[in-house]
Amino acid sequence: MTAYNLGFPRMGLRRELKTALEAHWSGQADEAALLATAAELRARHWALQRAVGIAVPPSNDFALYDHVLDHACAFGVIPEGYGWRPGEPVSLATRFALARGARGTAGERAAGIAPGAPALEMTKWFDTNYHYLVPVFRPDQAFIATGFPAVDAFEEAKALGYPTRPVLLGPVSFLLLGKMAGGAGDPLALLPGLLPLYAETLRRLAAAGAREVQMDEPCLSLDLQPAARTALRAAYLVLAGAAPRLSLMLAAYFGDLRENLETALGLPVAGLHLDLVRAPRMLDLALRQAPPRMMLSLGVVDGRNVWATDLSRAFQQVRAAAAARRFELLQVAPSCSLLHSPVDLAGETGLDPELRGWMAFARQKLEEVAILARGLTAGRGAIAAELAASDARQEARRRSPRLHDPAVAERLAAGRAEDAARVPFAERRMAQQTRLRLPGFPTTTIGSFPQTAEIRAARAARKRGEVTEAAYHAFLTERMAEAIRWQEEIGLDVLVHGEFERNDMVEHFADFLTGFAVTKSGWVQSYGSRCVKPPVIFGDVSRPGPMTVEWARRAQALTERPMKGMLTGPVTMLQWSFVRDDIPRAAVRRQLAYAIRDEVTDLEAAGIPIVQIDEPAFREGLPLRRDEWDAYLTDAVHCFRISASGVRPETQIHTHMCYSEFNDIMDRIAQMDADVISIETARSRMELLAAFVDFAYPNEIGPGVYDIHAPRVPEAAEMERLLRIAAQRVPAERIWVNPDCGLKTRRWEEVRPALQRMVEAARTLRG
Ligand code: THG
Ligand code: ZN
Repeated sequence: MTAYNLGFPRMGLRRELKTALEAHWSGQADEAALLATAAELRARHWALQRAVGIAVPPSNDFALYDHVLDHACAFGVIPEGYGWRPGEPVSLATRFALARGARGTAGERAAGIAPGAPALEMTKWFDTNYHYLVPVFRPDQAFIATGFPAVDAFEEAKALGYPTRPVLLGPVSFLLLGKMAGGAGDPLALLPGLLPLYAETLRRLAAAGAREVQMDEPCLSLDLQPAARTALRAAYLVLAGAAPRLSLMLAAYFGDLRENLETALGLPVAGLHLDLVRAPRMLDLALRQAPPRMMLSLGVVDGRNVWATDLSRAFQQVRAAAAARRFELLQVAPSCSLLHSPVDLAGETGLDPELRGWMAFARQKLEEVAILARGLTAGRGAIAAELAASDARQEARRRSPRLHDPAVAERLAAGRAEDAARVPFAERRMAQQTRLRLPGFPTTTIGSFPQTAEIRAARAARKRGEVTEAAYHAFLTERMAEAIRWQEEIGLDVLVHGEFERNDMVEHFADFLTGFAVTKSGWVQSYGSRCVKPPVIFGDVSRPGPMTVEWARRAQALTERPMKGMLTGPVTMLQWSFVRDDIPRAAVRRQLAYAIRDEVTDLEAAGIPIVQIDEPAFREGLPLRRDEWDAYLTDAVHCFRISASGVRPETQIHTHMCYSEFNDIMDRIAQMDADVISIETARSRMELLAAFVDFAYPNEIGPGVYDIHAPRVPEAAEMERLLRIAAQRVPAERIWVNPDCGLKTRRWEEVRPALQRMVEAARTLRG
């Protein structure tokens, strides 16, 4: 038993969980139906993992919405107003109200959920595109067991005949991922109150027959205060004593543990999992420094990317470990949970076979883990055929002419500092004012309009070949024309075409760029039922021809008002794709920057006066360790500027960022030097704007005045108030009026009145 897994994707091969969740939320399926689908998926995934050679697969890695939320619910970390009373189990209605906010349904009223109860804050899980719900602790937080989901999951698997290794998010990471209500206080101070619940969970798991438990402490990959290391020592001293016969496997992933490695190796746990994909150098250190009887789990198969493992190289790592340690003290595993991988490559019949041969999804990754584990126990000879096949694939990939495009290499080599420079903002501003003649407090939107059921159905029908390209095109053109007429009618100043022809904002561009492949069902959970299908960057990236110009040109032809072209920036394109691992990420980002630059200049040439280059993932791309921030930010800013600087001064460049804290990177946002930036501020009542004020942000800024994430339509007076707050902080002549984010997830019934009122608010301020 040396092949392990840290977690399996939850959604299912055909996103069955998504379908079941959304059917339940819309009232079409009851709780029993949802829970039955969830149980079916768990059973299927355990069976799959066992079949490929994972003898003891993980349990409790499943979650209906989010595993951090489930831990908060299990410990009674539930604010008032969500219908939960201490001593009671947590209903599904409560759980979903915490996740999505109250919807005002009869079911919620019956469950005692306050009609306006907001969703918990959502934030990125480390440097992934997965979002977790942030637990909120009160200073006097009492932790109360509302149940023992880890025990339930273990029992469920056991009843099916599967021994499993339950997964818990460790107590220190759980606390560090949460925040104190009101912001004051230190979550770690709550540790003593929390530990008894973890201890009780472990005792119950041991009693149920569990041998090992996986304790995830991903915080070990972060810069930790000394107090956090102290907390880890205190926590695991208690937990190791709670169920002495239970082996605790501490799992750290996503980075180098650095100074935390010594802490981890010093904890009284049975084993430690290391991410040797992100930080291979940890292996030597761990082999030398780990206590003699500590189990080491070698995360040598990349859980965050789609490339087939170079099995020979991985086997070398594994063998180096075996030379230093009996194989009974070694496990082989993916680098992290496979939550971040698509399920099964077998469905990718649309990918060309060569490319598919280079790739591995969750199922294939576990097969790789099993092969390496077999080699570890039975010797190299036992896996010789697999190693040879892997060598051949790796060699073919290395030699493939599809990876390298000499023209791209030349373009990058010829890159000069001027590529990232425009004339000073003051000069650009004059030129743009002369050209655009916009009123004060100009109004615009972030780009997308509602992706209605009608539009999604048309796209699906086109995909199935039931509608001709011409008919589909005509349909989209009509939607666009309608949207433009309506924007003129309500008096928006800078118009957008609505993006009706687009799916995801990275996938759409991936379709046009060379070096990219898109998958058919490579879905990865983003949050709750929402998934993304990250495109795969396998080779040098270039733009063979215009991507958005035709739609933009036709949109501009329909109106006298300025039309804004809409693009996704290089930093975000990289962050939301699966990226080739044979050249540095920064090199790929640079290629993307030039590809997008070409599109920006073509839009300009087509008469589009304003181009927005979105960078919502700019902050999320930050390395987990502070001392790596500078290099990332310098390069990310430079790439954005390359993409934006090919145009004349009178062409206005916008950018947009959502859900970002800007305080600690404000200087870099200013260095991006977009003429206009729109940011999310409505929910925090303009608090986010403070960073821009403190920094004296020099360019124009559109603080969102309408929170598009809630299905609520604000009053004009409310938006006017927000604008007045903004105008006290930023010179009025530099303020734009726009919603927080794109409107594609909203309905027209909400968007119409909201934008009308937004224009009204802007007019009041002009007066
Ligand atoms: N695209 C990508 N990543 C993202 C976002 C994005 N990460 C951050 C943020 N936006 C996450 N938000 C969402 C919001 C909606 C959806 C996914 C992520 C969504 N997905 C569709 C679904 O699950 O039904 C499928 C997407 C599609 O139709 O193409 O709605 O915008 N890459
Ligand atoms: Zn946004």
